[in-house]
Amino acid sequence: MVSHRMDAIWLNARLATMAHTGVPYGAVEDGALAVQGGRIAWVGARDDLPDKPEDFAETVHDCGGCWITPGLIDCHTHLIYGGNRAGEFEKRLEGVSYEEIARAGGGIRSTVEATRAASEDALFEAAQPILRSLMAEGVTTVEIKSGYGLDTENEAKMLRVARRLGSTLPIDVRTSFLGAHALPPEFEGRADDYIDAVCTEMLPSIASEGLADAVDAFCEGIGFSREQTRAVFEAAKAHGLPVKLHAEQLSNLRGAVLVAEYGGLSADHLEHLDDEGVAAMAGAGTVAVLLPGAYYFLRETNTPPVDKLRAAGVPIAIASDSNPGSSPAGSILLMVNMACTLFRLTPEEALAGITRNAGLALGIGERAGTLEVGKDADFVLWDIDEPAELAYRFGFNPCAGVVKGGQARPG
Ligand code: DI6
Ligand code: FE
Repeated sequence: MVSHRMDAIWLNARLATMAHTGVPYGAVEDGALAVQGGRIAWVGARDDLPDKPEDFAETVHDCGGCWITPGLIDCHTHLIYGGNRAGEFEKRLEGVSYEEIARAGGGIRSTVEATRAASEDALFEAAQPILRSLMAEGVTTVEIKSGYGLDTENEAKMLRVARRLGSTLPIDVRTSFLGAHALPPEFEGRADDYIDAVCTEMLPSIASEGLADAVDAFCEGIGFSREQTRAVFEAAKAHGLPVKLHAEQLSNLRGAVLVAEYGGLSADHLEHLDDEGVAAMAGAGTVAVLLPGAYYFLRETNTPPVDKLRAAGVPIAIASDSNPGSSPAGSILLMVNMACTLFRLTPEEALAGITRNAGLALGIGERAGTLEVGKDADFVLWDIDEPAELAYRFGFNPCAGVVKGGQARPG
């Protein structure tokens, strides 16, 4: 009698494992990948299979020579919100800057108003098309931040919607509490008092309900100071939550040094990052999350110091930053193209940025981000001839299938 050890095997595939194997893309030509119990149980060259495929696994899939990558990970989004900011986009085209709009009470604050007014169901419905658009390109894990509620009730509402998206749709959702995103109008002129509320009321309540996997903040002239950010990080630490930071997006407040001091998962944006910040991140193992969508949409001219990050060995991730104000994006592949064209990453670095390094940025590197034995069986089939095509084309989706937890995900 034949003993079927594996649930399923995918054959006749070219694997971009994205593992550190010394080969570009960790590639395996004529590869095979077997799954058991939702995990990757065997991966390698077909010639090395210990058995005939039909004896090795219950179900055999022929991939017809397509490429397989790890499931894509979008490690920085704000995709739950009320309303939209198309009107603000029109204003910016007339010459008003993003910061001017924010200082005049528009910007993030206008989204806060619309998000507070929206029901949980309405937010859930509004987020779905954005999330589905990312999923259609092979995203199997997404990070979603709060930050448009700015009080306990509305921040919790956003994070409950995020959890519900993750339990309803075939995608893993990781949440970040971003209470320190902007100053809500009721705290005008009292930023320290608001940070006190974030630390002593909002964060403890969100943490006790298990709604946040991490804590984020916006350290910026139009956001919060280093000292205010430090207070939020202290509160996060007291609740055992890892931290990350919107740092050096519009100016250099040395946020990267601060988040590195707290052993942060990531520092994100980084257009104004200096050498001290690069060194601190390298020392702490903090991932650099680059957000070309925001750079592009705000017409930034300072690029993140990619050469220095690379030289220092800082892992670089790429994300959509999907949000209504600075990056109303529904495509992770477009971000990969922009990371190459605008930031001069190589296609291999950009692909690592939405797989292996994005997994590190979320603290889930041991179970996601590469095709390696023991990791979640999340992977994407692509109708391409070489992996660089994923970065080369734009406005084009060659995704031919997605497997999530070992199961084909309905397209
Ligand atoms: N930086 C950003 O790019 C987003 N948040 C942040 O801190 C923008 C959020 C928005 O404009 O709604
Ligand atoms: Fe952001």
